Amino acid sequence: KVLTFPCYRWFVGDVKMEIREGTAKTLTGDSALQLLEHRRTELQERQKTYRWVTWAPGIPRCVDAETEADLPQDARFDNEKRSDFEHSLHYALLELSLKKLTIWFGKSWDDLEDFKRIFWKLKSPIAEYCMNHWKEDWFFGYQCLNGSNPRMIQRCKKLPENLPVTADMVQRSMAGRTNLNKELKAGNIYLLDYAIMDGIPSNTIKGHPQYIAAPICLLYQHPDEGLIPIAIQLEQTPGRDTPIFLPSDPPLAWLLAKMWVRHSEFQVFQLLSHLLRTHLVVEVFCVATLRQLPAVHPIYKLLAPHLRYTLEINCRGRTQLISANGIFKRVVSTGGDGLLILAQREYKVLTYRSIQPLYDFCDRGVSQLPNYFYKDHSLMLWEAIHSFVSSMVNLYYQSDHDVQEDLELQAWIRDITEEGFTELPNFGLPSKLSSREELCTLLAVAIFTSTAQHAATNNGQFDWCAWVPNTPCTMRQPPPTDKDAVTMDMIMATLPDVSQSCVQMAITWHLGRAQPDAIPLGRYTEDHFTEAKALEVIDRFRVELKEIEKHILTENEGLELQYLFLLPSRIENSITI
Ligand code: OYP
Repeated sequence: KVLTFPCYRWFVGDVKMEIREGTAKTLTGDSALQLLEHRRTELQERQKTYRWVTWAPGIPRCVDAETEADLPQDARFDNEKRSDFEHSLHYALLELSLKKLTIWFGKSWDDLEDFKRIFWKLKSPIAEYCMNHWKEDWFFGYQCLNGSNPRMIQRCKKLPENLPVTADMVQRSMAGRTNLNKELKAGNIYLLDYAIMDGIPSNTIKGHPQYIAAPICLLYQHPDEGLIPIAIQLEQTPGRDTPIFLPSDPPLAWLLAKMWVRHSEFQVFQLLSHLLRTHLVVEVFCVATLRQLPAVHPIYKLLAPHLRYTLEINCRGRTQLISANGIFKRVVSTGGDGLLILAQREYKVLTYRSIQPLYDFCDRGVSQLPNYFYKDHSLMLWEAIHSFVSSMVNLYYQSDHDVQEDLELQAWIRDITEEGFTELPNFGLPSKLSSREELCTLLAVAIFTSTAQHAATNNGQFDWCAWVPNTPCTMRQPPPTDKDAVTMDMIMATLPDVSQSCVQMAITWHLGRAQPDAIPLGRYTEDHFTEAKALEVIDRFRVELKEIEKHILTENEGLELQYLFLLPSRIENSITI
């Protein structure tokens, strides 16, 4: 097996020799002329190998590689990973095309129950639970907190101007003697607003137009029932053809309205929370680190394990998933121009602040929400990661001055802000590092995003998307305009067809399943650090992760729906899928 990212490397004939032993050293710590020269040539080489490219304007820049085959060997999947990746995908697609055939040959596809005929329930207890409970309002609310996209929900202090909900309309959803105004004041009203979807061009698949809406959904933290949706408007502009759907409406109308919200959820979840805010953000750290930090640099040693395989999976994503004739174009409503426009809109408003969990929860006003496991676990993990990187930074930087003077580190942050996150004046990350604290926050963001945040969004995708009506990838009919006209035929004509549904199940299974060669958070297999003090810091981190593991397991005991996506042993050390 080829070791990735060695400290020193040379060739004897065709045989690659590598040494990774050695104490981590910043530029100022390395004094011998020969070693300084080595750092310089290593970086020159790396900058030739790893180049920035603009794959599309208005999103983070990425590594210059047409396909994964253009990547240097060090950045490629190893054989085992590649063959597993390719086999699992073929297996899933083949298995599902067989199911598809049996339905095309004769059997009907006219009722929600028919989704069971293609459904793989054996593969996940949560997916099966989802199939049995997806229609229930509490389950809809639960998914805002602990589903695959737990960062959409925000507190609502004042009703949005474009959502003309009156207290009367939602009175029936309220507990006891309270009313909408009181609950707004008490902080028990929440909002899902998909304004970002407004006007996104929709895909045409095999000649059939697909549809996109831009819903607003009001939720209520009910004292007995938990978080429940209480009103849904499917477009941003109110009007006669844009009714406000309520739980007291005809059941199929309310159900279809919720499905439309969940359809927006699919797009925002996959393209914004997952692809943009984890994969593409981490790729920027990855390319900058490879270009600007020599392998003996302590920050290189710290980050390298969290960057494994990310370049290759992202290249595969660009060529096979979001490309002009990729999976999105073939089965998803935002396929074609839509997905890029959507990602560009999000990128414009992406802030450094919003990828730091403490600020994210605070800015969304969600600290009062009970049973928000994603939030509780994220905060514990952030703490552990932050204290780990702080101890490491303190070993190699004695003062803020040391940070300011580390020219390699300064070139690294400049590469991140000026080459990676270009066109982003309000991102909020300065191009200079002036203190140890700033450095620690940035490192914690890089590690948290490539581990915990990716696990929280990626790992549940089969669980929450396998039952297709719960999170449909496309809609084949426009949103309903008349509450009393919603029929089962209309619902079935709207939801993804058999073949789109099969692809949704296959891909989400392929990406969401546990990876056979996974390296869990905090396990450092490549011995980048060798000095005792650094190894102690790693050990302490692992002890903290064990404690979090225990805490989460105890908390989950006896729960009907467990939240284990942020169990440290199930979080991968880097984005590899
Ligand atoms: C790369 O058909 C990736 O060969 C997934 O991309 C699938 C393939 C290749 C194979 C496609 C093929 C992973 C990186 C990424 C990401 C984040 C976004 C994931 C979105 C998943 C959407 C599922 C779509 C279901 C219809």
